[in-house]
Amino acid sequence: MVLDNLGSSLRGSLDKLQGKSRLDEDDVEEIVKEIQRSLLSADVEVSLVMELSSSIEDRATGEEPPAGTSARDHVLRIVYEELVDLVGDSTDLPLESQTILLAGLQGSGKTTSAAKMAWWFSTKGLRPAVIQTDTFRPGAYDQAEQMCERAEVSFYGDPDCDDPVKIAREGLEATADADIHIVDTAGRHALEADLIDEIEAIDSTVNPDRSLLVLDAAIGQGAKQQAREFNDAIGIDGVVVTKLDGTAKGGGALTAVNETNSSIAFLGTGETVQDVERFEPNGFISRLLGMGDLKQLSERVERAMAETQEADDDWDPEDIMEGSFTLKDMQKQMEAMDRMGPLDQVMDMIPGLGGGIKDQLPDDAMDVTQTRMREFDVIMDSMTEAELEDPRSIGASRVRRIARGSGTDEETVRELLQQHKMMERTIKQFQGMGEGDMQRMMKKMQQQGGGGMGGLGGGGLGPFG
Ligand SMILES: Nc1nc2c(ncn2[C@@H]2O[C@H](COP(=O)(O)OP(=O)(O)O)[C@@H](O)[C@H]2O)c(=O)[nH]1
Ligand SMILES: [Mg+2]
Repeated sequence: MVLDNLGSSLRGSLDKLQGKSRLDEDDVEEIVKEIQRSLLSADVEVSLVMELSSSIEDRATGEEPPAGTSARDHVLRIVYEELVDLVGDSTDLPLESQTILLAGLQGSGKTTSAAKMAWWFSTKGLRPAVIQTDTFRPGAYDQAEQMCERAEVSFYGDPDCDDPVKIAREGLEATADADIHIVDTAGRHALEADLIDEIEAIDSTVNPDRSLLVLDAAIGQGAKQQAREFNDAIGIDGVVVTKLDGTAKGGGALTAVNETNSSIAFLGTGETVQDVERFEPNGFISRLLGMGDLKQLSERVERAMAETQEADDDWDPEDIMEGSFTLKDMQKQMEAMDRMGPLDQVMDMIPGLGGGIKDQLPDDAMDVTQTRMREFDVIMDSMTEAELEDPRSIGASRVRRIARGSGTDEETVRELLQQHKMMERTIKQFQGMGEGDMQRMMKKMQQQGGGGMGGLGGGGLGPFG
């Protein structure tokens, strides 16, 4: 079954919570460990990871999942909320005249980001100018000039001058008719005293409205000290994370944001001047944890649940675990899934299922499943209330009648009944089980190929989802 291929152990622990509506301490501990692992491998700084995971742990044990929400979604939402809380919204950048100073180590992507940001402001109808004050790196002037040409924005630099403060001052005068002044600075290989002195001097000369720290997404545990030193020197209002088109997840940005009490302004996603995005928490966090679109998933699940409950007040998904599993229950499950949208889109949103898994399925697998679900729905509409409540009463002659009434064929009706039986059997095995049995059962199902749920398009969407 598809779950076998998911790989990520975080996803594995989350999937174990699939059938549960309550979490025990072991579950929470396991999942918190996996979250720690994910964050650390995304380069989030150790003490921050510990802080984050302890608040996730507290909330996961302390808060009851809202009615109709599975333990898995409950935990996902907590993790998501805690991370959103930490990174916050993107740095406020009013579309008005301002001076922005860029700081960061050599090679972090300052010059590229200066041109990118200038291009971005120009698309908002403003007139940006980039001022290059790097007198340290050979070729810095040419590089900045060329990038600004490509971005079609004004540029100022002075290849014959070796005083960055003078260049900054004259640059502001020379580009006085621009609305946005982006001041690019030199970097060093490491934090050296003269670099800090230099940027402090530029800072007091240009008196920026905002100072942004440019960080390579691949920066690891060094982000903390760098952020602190630049923050002490010039005050950091926001972070630009570059090279997110690579494999690095950019966890260092979280550290920097936490250290400077700021936020993320821009994301760099390539080498050309257009490869820039304003920061948006959802995409960044989903990527950080290596999961699908968390926000959309949790919103959609919530909505689907609410609507299902509204549509039929008598039907409570939790009842399935107690009474018998009827065709009516199966129909409700399918309706809830249907409300979440086209199956392939839903799969894209499910953490870990996106891309990889879909690529392994035949092209039309999604359509086939969706078509089949629709057929089943039509068939169930042709059944009487009594038949829906007691599928065992459906003999050969009733199968014939239902097939005719629904405009399908007997084989499809029998497939539906078969599918129901498999789901019922699976659920029976869950009923009356202790927690430990439940976990063993889940494991077994994952190994064996998912009980009866595989036929409805993957365990992530199984009847307990
Ligand atoms: N792939 C990729 N490369 C980038 C990005 N931003 C910068 N670079 C590259 O990183 C290198 C250093 O960038 P540069 O702007 O010169 O850094 P600076 O020394 O801080 O000014 C250059 O080769 C850039 O092309 C990005 O978002 N994606
Ligand atoms: Mg540079």
